[in-house]
Amino acid sequence: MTSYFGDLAPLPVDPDGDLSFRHYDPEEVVMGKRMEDNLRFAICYWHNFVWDGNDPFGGQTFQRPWFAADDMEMAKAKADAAFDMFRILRVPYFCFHDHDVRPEGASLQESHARLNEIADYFEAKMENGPKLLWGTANMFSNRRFMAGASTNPDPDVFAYCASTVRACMDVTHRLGGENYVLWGGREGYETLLNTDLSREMEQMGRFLSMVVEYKHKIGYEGTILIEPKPQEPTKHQYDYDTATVYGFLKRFGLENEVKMNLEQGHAILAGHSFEHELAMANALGIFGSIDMNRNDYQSGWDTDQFPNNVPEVALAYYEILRGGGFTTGGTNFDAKLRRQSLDPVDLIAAHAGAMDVCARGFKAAARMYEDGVLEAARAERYAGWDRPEAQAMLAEGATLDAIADRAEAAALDPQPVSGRQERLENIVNRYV
Ligand code: XUL
Ligand code: CO
Repeated sequence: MTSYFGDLAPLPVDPDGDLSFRHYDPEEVVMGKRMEDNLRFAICYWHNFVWDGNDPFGGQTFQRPWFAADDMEMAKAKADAAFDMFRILRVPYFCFHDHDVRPEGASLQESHARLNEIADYFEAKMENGPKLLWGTANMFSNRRFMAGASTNPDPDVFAYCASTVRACMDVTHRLGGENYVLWGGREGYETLLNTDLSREMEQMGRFLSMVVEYKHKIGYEGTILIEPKPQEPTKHQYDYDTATVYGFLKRFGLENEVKMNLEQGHAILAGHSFEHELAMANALGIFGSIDMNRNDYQSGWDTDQFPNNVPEVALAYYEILRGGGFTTGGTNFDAKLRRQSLDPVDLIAAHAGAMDVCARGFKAAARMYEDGVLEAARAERYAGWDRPEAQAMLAEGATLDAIADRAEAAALDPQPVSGRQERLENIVNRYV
C-alpha cells in the first residue's frame, strides 16, 4: 500500500515554512537538555487511527483505508500509516490501547494472540523508530464494560479485566513501554439508585493492588499511572481528580507505587485549571505524565482539541519544571481533529502546530523559571516562616497552648501584606 501520507518527508525546522516546525527544534538545548528530551512528545493511536469522526448526532466522516475491514491485515495497514506519521512528525514516543491496534478475537486468548502478533509487527518498526511512552487497556468501549471494569457488579467482568490488563502489561513490558496507564473509563456510576459505592471502591482498590503486585512479579520497571477524570462517560467517576485519587491511593497503601497521568481537558471538566492539577500532583509527590490537549470552556464535554493557547501551556510546563521536569513521563497528545478535517495532511498539521505551541510554552516557562522572578516573590511571601520561632511552631512538641501563650505575651498584631497578584501576572505576561 502506498503511504497514507503520500510522499511527505520528515518535517523540517523552518520558521517560515507552511508545514514545518516553526518553534519546535528537537535539537535546541533549553535548561541543559535537548527539546526532544524536555518535551518527550508522544502521538496517540486512538484519536488518529481509530476514531472515525462520529459525534452524538452523526456517524463516520473520516474514510481511512484501514477502516475497510476489521481484520489483521487492516490492523497492519493501520500500523504502517501510524508509524509513517510518527516518522513524518519525528516524535520519540507513541501510546496505544489494546483495542486500538488489533481486532478483538472470538475469545480472550485469541484477542491476546492478536495483540502479541501486532506487538511483533511494532517491534520491528520500533528498531529505528519511536519508543512506547505507555500502553493501556480499553475497558470501556465494549458493551461488556458498560457497568464498569473492576467496579462491575458482575465478578466475571472483574476477572475478564484481570486477563486484559495482564496481557496489556506484558506487551507494554515487552515493547519497553516507560509507563502503564489506567484510565477508569467506566469506573463510576450512572445512578446511585443501583450502585453500592462502598463495594465498588473496594473492588477498584483490590484490582489496583493486584496490578501493582503483578508489575513487580514480572519485573516491569515502568511507572503505573492513573489518569483522573471527573465524569464522561459515566456521570461520576471514582478517579475524579488528583486529590481524590491521592486519598484513594493512601487508603490502599499505594501512594508510592502509582503516579498521575494528567490531562488538560480532564482538569477543566473537574473545575480546575491544568496547572492546579499539576501543582497538586507535585505537592503530593505523584506527578507522572501529561495528556496534552485543550478543552472547550463552554460545552462541558471532553472535546480533546489540539492545544493552541501558549500562555495556558506555559503555565502548565512551569509547574512541571518546578517539579523537576519529566522522568518516565512525557507529553502525549490526547487530541483529535475536528470532524470536518478530512485530509490526511490535517493530522500532520494538527500535531506540528501543537508541538510548536508546546515548544513556545515550554521555552517561556523555562525562561520564567530560570529568571527566578516568580520564585523569588513566592519565597519572599513565606519568608516569615524562616524565623526560628515560626519553625518551632511546626516542629514536634509544639502545642496550641504554648503558641497561644507566646502570641498573647508578644501582643502579636499581624499586618496584612499585598498578594501582588496583578504584578505577578504582569511578570508572566512578559514571557509569554
Ligand atoms: C479519555 C482519555 C483516554 C485515556 C486513555 O478521556 O483521556 O483516552 O487517555 O485511556
Ligand atoms: Co487521556
